Amino acid sequence: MDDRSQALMQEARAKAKASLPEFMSRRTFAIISHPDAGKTTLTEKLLHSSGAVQLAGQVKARGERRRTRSDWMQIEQQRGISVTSSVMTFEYQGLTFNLLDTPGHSDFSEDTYRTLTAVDAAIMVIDAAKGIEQQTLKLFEICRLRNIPIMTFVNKVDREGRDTLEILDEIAATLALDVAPATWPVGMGVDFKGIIDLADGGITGSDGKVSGKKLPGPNDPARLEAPFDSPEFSASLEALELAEAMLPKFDLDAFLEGHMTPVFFGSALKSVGVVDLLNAIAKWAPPPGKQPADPEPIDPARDEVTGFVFKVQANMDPKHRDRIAFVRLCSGTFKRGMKLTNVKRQKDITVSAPMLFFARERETADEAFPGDIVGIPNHGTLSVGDTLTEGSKFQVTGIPDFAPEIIQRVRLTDPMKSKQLAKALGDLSEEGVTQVFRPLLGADWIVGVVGALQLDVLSSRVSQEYGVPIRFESFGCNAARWITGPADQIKLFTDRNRAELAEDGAGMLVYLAKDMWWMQRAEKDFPGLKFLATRERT
Ligand SMILES: Nc1nc2c(ncn2[C@@H]2O[C@H](COP(=O)(O)OP(=O)(O)OP(=O)(O)O)[C@@H](O)[C@H]2O)c(=O)[nH]1
Ligand SMILES: [Mg+2]
Repeated sequence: MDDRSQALMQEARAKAKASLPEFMSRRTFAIISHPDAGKTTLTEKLLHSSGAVQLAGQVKARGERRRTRSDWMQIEQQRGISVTSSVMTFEYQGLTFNLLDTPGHSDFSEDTYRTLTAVDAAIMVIDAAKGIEQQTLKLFEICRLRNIPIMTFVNKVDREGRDTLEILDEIAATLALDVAPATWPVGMGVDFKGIIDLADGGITGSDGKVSGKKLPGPNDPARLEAPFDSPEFSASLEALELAEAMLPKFDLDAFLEGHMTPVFFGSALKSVGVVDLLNAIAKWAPPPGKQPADPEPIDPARDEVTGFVFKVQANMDPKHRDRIAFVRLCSGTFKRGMKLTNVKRQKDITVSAPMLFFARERETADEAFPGDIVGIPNHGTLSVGDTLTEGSKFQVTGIPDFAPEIIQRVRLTDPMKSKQLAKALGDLSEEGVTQVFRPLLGADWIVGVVGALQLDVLSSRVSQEYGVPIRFESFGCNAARWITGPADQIKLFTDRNRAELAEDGAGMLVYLAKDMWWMQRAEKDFPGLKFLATRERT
């Protein structure tokens, strides 16, 4: 898009906005993929391209550039991976973008799943050399369950990648999704020459700069006189013509219904193709929709303020030992100082210091709208899954806990610190970094995690943030299930298995079995009980 049409578009948006409810200008989306595909890099480049880095620039001037990175935890910076999702709010083309960068590693997928409950769209990043990887597939399935529309960004075209048509084919076949390329790469790896915008033929060079040249239309003889003076161009054009003949045209409704994904190619690292993606989000990503809830979905146009907690993060600011609940607003106009009810606990809270985020930086939010993510500082009154309203009884649904697969006993190196340990484990379990169990017998602290890396994060954070060095040892159990059922059966089961029973943070009974064989045996012996692998946070 040239400057003039961009200005016209902005003007049109401003006019439209004046007559539309505020939430219609919100675009709330997550970036998902297999580890290392480039989510965090792309997040930073999207911010850059939107102009939001003026903020980063200021921070840089203060010599604290790292604080605006979405990977801000010490363990994230040391290992170069994301271990927790991060929220960034910024303006672009008269719209407010709420962008959530998620961790790719499967050990942190619970955090990613919960984040997906709070967004209206997702960007799926694919490594051009690797195609659809296992974790991408898993996350995609979650998006499909929730009918979240997806845009695809094929990243790292500056490196030797797979053939363009082959990648498109793989996305379509593996995900059973229609693909509609929106941009097209010319060459890959050392031969990468640039990107063609298929909407208007505009060409971006491999340096990320708009070249000013255009690819002439299919019937124009000038099309073959390459705007690129390179042998890669004719091969790329041939593939493009095949794609145009074979693939459907982009269809907004099909995209919004989750049947079609527009595909962008580029290099987040070299800032190529990122603006095309940003413009497409502005143009196509949906405004906030209805939030699944009991007794009925919450309409964003409702007057009453409602929202739900999808994430809790302790100690984002180590100086202040804070604990922040991340709330996605579902309806109404939220105002600072408002009194809201935590429906589950039937407790009122006055939200006097709500905040908006830019990674770890924050500012006070005086007002916020559906689609926005506000942080509410609290001391344990808000946990993941809680719904906030002005009085009605909505309960947002679909926010699960997953049964842990690794169960360990926590050992203190310094026995004097048991009180701090209790605090640390309490905080971090509410955050969802771990699940904590108290056995019915004995005074041990038992933790459960879905993946081994979570244990590293747990011990690093307990020692960093609470000054309590810990180690883990085997508890002899490798399977956990929540138990529900009639009281007499629960009592019978408890009498027989007391040594292997524990309560979780919410007081629910959990059976910690030696292994799945014992678990299945218990299920057979007690057909009246339910042994649950997930538990809804209600
Ligand atoms: N060559 C090349 N490297 C890239 C590109 N984008 C990202 N990388 C590199 O790939 C590595 C992983 O990038 P990240 O952005 O941290 O990946 P991520 O998807 O956020 O990783 P997790 O959050 O840990 O799942 C880093 O070394 C990046 O510099 C790209 O376009 N080209
Ligand atoms: Mg990352």
